Amino acid sequence: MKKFPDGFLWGGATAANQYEGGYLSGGKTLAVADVFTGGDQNNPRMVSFKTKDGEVGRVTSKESVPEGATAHVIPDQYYPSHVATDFYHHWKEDIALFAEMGFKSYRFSINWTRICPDGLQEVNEEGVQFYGDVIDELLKYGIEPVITLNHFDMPAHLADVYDGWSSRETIDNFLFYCDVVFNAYKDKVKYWMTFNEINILSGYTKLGIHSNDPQTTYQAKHHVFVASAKAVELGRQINPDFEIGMMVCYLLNYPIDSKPENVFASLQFNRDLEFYMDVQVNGEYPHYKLKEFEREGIEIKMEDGDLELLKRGTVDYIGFSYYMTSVSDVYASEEGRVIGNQMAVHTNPYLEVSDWGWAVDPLGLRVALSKIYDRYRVPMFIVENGLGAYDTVEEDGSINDDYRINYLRDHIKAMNDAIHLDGVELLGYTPWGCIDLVSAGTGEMEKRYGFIHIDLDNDGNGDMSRSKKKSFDWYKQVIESNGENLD
Ligand code: BGP
Repeated sequence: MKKFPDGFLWGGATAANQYEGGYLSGGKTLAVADVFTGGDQNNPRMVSFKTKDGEVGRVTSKESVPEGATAHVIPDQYYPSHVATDFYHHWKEDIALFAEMGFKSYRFSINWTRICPDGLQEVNEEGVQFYGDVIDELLKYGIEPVITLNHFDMPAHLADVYDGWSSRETIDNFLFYCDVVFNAYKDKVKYWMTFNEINILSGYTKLGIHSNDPQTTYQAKHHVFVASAKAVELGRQINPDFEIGMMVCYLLNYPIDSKPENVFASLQFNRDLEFYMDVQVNGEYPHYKLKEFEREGIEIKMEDGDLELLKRGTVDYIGFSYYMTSVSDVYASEEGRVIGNQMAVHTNPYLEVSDWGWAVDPLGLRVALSKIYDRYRVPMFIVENGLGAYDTVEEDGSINDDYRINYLRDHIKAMNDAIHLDGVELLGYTPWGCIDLVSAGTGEMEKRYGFIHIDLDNDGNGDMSRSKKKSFDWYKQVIESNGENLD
């Protein structure tokens, strides 16, 4: 296997709401993620709220929280984000383990409400200090911080009072937060990303909106685009050397066969990913989306200057997550679909699937890298990839996760081919959940991705102790050899 390019950013990725915990500690206030309950494959996560009349209710994230209702923590109910896997109290120990694996980079997100209480224009110095200490610790080991400004993170106050991203005021509040962190870490952090998996943001949990209708959703997303473009502009003023990326969930779709109807359905599916890159990389709403808005009667209210701003605030690189691929089959019933990255999709019959039904497709990663680079010609960063699996702790404490090693090895080979055979430009690779954390989709602990195991179960029982899985030493050797030794 040929080595990866010099300076390739091997590392790992996490997100605050799934890993950090300390949900009301150190001046942090409530986020919508903090009223999202645990669940598992058979029991969906629920969002809990209180209505205007004081009634307590719960809905799944696919349903709407009633207008006027506010985020509410129900006593005795388990909310995984409250403690998560407790990075808040284990950060030194965890970063030392990342350093031991040889990480060159570490992607994490900042909790908006830890920096700005309630997401408003005030600074919580304790929060600024917390991430400052984390960044210093990373730099001590030569690990490059890669920061996601917003990873499924909506201040509850902004959701409840402003209806989240449906309001333009949320843009100003977000910009205030960006200004604080850009300035605080401007000499220490180079790589940033604005919104995690912008293509799958929807509803109350991610956009803070009390509705799921397309009009409200696309209006809110327009505000997210504007906020992202403004953040890019602001970041460049603060430090012209910043590299600021966008982040998309690249769930590539193939037609199940060569029937033109399936080929077309697949094209449409992929356009729903490309739309976000077209806006954030090319700086404009693409023709096919404008036509869709026209057909569906969706009218996006824009302010003067919005379109110019989108043009100016384009990103430096494309960060993306890649776990699986799907197929389009217009003749199949909807029932056979699986939920992959929170989208219901049909599975490719030629591929094996994970314990959660996600199709394992390493060559698809080479297809993804090629398609993205052919179309946009900007550097890419694989900021999430991995296998969510049930792990077994043996009596001697060991965890033999060969299935995870095999998955990652095959995907790394595909990256290597994309670089050396196709000529794509790839900045780095940060596998998801490099240390065990809560699943975003199901809210459970037992769907594990890590090289490092954490003793915690789906109900929050466990002593939080950290231990190395077999994949820990394997990944260490991958990094040490700059991707040459994958055995
Ligand atoms: C992406 C998210 C992550 C992460 C990952 C795995 O959609 O950006 O936050 O959790 O997918 O998904 P899950 O946790 O549902 O297995």
